[in-house]
Amino acid sequence: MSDYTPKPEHKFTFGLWTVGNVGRDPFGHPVRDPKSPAELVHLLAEVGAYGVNFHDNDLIPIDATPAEAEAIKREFRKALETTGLKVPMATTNLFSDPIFKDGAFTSNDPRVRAYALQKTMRAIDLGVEFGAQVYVFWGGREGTESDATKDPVTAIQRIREALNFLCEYVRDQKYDLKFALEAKPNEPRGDIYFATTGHMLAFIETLDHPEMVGVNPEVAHEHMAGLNFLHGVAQAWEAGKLFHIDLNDQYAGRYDQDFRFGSRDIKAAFFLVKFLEDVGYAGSRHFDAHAYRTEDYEGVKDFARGCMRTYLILKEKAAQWNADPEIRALLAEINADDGSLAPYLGPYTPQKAAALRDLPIDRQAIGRRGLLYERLDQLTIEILLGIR
Ligand code: DIG
Ligand code: MN
Ligand code: MN
Repeated sequence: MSDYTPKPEHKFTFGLWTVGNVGRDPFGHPVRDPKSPAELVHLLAEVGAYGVNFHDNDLIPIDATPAEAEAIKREFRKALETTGLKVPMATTNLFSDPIFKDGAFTSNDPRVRAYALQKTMRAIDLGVEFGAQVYVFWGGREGTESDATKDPVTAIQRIREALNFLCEYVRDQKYDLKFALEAKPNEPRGDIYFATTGHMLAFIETLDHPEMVGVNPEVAHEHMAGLNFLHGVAQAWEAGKLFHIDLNDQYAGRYDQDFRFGSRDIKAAFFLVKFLEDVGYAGSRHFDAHAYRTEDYEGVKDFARGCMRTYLILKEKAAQWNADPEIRALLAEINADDGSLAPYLGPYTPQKAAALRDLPIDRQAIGRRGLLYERLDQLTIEILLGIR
């Protein structure tokens, strides 16, 4: 029997807001009593997590007095020391308080934009204080219900100005911190700017310090946009910009469900885990998800354990897939290359172009070739179904 026990080297993390989710939804009141940050750290330690992340106000309520804030931080730090949990990532809540009802960095009100910068600088200080080295920006309210309200170019320029300012703040403070931008196409706004990871990757290159900024793709968010999550993650990785990742699951065409990892599209989850393990992704495996509203806190622990167990089971199946002799033979045949075309491919030269123009290629014979993909995918399914 394999061991699917989570260990620190797996780098499984959860936000305080995930296991601390009290089950409120647009149509229902909370179903679970709130737990303190310290209690949530102990819950995560009990299920075997490596780390815990937070928004500023997950840890310190927005109206806490300085004395209350210090007491909360003391308790939280004590829980971290007792359990050994780390804080790899932090972020700012720029979406709950009414002041952000029309966005934070993109608000038409300069007072809101100023407050968002102030709040984020303080939240960055708080995250660094607890050891965070990745800082996530999810612009949940940076969007519109009507495009009569804001020029999208102005919105883009305001976000760029804010991120440039905050990159300079981090450099000024000499923090060892990098930014990870998280995309989502909609909810809570009708439409959110920079809707997908691809939008974020393009935007990062327009910043003053693009080397400080990467992405934090989330499964549910790319699925909401009808996209292949692995492809977005692979593009981020290939660009050296996969600074963090939010793992969960999602039925297409629905609100942001933030389901337990692997609970909906197990095949997509398999190929994602295979990719992360194959390329040696060294970052957090962060589960930005929450338990069904039907659950009590024992159910919340089941949810957290399930996220990690499914990841480890899929990690084992990825190794099995890589080692499967029939799959290896199929891949060798599919990717057969006798090297005879190497002189015609790769970087351009005028000689290569001339030779390529005259190269005889039997288009019809090649078009008739069967590619063995049905057999390859069926073997994949049979590994996932556990019969290989
Ligand atoms: C939602 O998917 C967002 C917020 O929970 C948070 O800002 C970010 C951190 O993972 N994900
Ligand atoms: Mn989400
Ligand atoms: Mn997220």
